[in-house]
Amino acid sequence: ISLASQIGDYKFDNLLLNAAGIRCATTEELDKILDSDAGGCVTKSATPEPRKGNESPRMKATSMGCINSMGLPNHGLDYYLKFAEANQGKNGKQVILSIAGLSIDQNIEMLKKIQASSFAGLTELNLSCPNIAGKSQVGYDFEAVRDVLTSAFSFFKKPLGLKLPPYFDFNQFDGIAEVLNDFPVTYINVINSIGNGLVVDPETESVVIKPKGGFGGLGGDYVKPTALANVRALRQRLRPEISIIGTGGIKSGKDVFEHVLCGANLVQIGTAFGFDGTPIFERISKELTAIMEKKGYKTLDEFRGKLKTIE
Ligand code: RRO
Repeated sequence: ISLASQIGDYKFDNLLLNAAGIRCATTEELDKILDSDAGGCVTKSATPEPRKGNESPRMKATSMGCINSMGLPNHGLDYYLKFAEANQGKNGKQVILSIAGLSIDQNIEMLKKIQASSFAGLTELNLSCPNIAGKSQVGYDFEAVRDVLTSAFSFFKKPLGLKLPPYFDFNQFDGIAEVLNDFPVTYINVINSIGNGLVVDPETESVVIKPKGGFGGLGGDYVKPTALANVRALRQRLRPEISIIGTGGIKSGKDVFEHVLCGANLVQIGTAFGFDGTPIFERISKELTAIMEKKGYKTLDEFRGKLKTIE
């Protein structure tokens, strides 16, 4: 039984990766992921310069997942680009380089630096950070997405993926797909956290994180059905050459199986990887393998996208 998969021309021996932002901000954390059973790693979304991020407390675990308003704390693009150049292909694994500029200009500046570098892997442009006060999520403004992709693809010739926010209406699925289908996007990754949720502690009668009055991005059990809907709806609308990474609510082999049924080529684990650390990749690989064995599947291709509907 093989858990191997592919995004564009890039092969992965295992479809499981970390989600950007979770235990991937330092080279020590990234090395641990590359030394685990994960098929590769994704770096914390980078800005052109290092950032401290929002004030703490800025992340809180709950019984159903977590809420975060980290505010893009990261070591700056140079740090992650250097790691990505040095480690691409290590242990046969890909390093995906995530970037999240605070403006179109910052994104273009970072893409120019990556274009000029020796990095030959996948770059993931994050258009969906919900936690910067005063900045809305680019992924919800389809004309802004078109503008950034028009600029980017005028010079960026390396493979590019996009991290998108969750969409909730069929108008949104149609609208974003119409834009993306006009560009040579290598993959999309859905979903980022569900933005601007609010967790309330009735005991203290208070919010649980400090930034933005307590509003923050939701991950974990809260988001799995929304993530599956986005994988499925976008698989039904995007050109077949555009691959899909499914992210959202994965904590077991069964959850991965569901994402692949909806059409995911790879999957990423955020909240649950935060809770469990790198042993999660071995555990979930075994769980998924056991499900495939029971069902008689030898490869992911045999059931990818084959979700049934009710006649
Ligand atoms: O750093 C964050 O606050 C953050 C980012 Br960039 C993101 O894309 N998604 C998220 O939940 N948090």
